[in-house]
Amino acid sequence: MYKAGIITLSDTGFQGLRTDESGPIIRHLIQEQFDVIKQVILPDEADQLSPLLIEWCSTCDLILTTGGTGLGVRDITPEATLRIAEKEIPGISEGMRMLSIQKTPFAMLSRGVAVQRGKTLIINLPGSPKGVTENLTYLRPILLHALDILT
Ligand code: MTE
Ligand code: CU1
Repeated sequence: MYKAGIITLSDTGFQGLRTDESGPIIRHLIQEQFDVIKQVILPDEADQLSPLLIEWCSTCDLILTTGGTGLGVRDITPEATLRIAEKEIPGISEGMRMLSIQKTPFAMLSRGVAVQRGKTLIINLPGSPKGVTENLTYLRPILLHALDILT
C-alpha cells in the first residue's frame, strides 16, 4: 500500500481553539487505499509547512493538505507547496475547481495546487469539510494511477 501523510493548515486548529474536522475526514476517505503514516495540524506558516513537506517526501508517496488555500493574509499553503515543488500538475487542481465550481462559485477562491517532488505527489485541498469530501471523492479514482507513474 502507498503511504500517505495528512496536514491540516489552521491557526485556530493548531491552537486548539477549533476542532479539526477536515483532517480526520481525509483519513477516513483514503484509509482503505492508503497507509496513513503521518497526520498533523500546523499553523498557517510557510516556514513550517515547506520543511515538513520536504521531510515527509522521503517517506510518503502522497501528501494531502487541507486549508490555507484562500485569500486570507495568512493563507500560504499554495506558495509553501510551490516553493518545494519540482513539477506542477495543473490538471489535478483544474479538475478539482471545475467540479467544485458546479457546487459553489466560492470554489473560485481556492488557490490550491498539485505538485510532484521526487516520487511524492502533494495535493492542496480546501479547508472546509464539504470541500475536502467533494474533492477527494472526485480525485480518488486517479490517485493510484498517478502514483504508479511516479514511482
Ligand atoms: N470547494 C468545494 N468543493 N466546496 C466548498 O465548500 N469552499 C470554497 C473553496 N473551495 C469550497 C470549495 C471557499 S468558501 C474558499 S474561501 C476556498 O475554498 C478556500 O478555502 P481555504 O482557505 O479554507 O483553503
Ligand atoms: Cu470562503
